[in-house]
Amino acid sequence: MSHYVIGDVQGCYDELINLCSKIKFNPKKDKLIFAGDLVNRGPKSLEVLNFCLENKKSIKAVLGNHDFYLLYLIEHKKNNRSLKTILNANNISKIHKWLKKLPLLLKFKINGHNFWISHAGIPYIWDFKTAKKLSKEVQVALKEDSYNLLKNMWGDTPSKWNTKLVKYKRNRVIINYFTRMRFLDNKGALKLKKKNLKSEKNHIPWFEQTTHNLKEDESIIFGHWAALEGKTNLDNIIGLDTGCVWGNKLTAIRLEDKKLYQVRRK
Ligand SMILES: [Mn+2]
Repeated sequence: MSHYVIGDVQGCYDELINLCSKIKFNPKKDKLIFAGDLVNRGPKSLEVLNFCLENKKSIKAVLGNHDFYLLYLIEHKKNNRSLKTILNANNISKIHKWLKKLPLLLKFKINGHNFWISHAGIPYIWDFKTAKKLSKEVQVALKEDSYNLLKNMWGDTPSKWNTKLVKYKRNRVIINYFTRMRFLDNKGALKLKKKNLKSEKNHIPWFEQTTHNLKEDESIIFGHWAALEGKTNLDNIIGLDTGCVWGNKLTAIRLEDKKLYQVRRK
């Protein structure tokens, strides 16, 4: 039995199937863990979700920003060209139900080592206990009041976490850290406007600060940031978004031995 974490698929179904055959995925024995952004922009988002539903028992996933967007479209009955086939699918209610229950953060303990997985990462201002609690808060809100949560989650403010935040502002900033974060300033505020890698004053890639929080038996795995091409230059923080949807590669890591597997975009 092996655990594989897979980076942003974004509708690249053919590449997902190639990757599964490369790792010899056996749904009876192995686990696939998706680092979020299963859908959007790529050609076969519906096929990716159907694959997840068909193999539900051997699949775990965290929500990415594009998955949240799909949830919003479903619940608010909006349309979108790239996600149209999902929105019109016969099994949309099954898809909706499955997606809505996904967490923002997962942990797997493999051979005594703790792997934490979220779509964009974990900011250094949260220890794991806090991150777990805040992920849970959003999951509960998605369960109890998803319509309003999804309506009010959009926007870049507040830019910084504060324990006193309540309701939608609180959920919005939690979701932004877990699913959209790239750069933080030295106070831990999100710098969501910046997307390129050129160095700029007080814009620090989140992992450069978080790495100092990690103990020897802890690692973080994330997706979301294709421009990094998987390179954080750190041993304990592993980026898996290698830009498959942009014509590059889809990447998986086997947690048992940290071996990487990649397939090229067709
Ligand atoms: Mn993303």
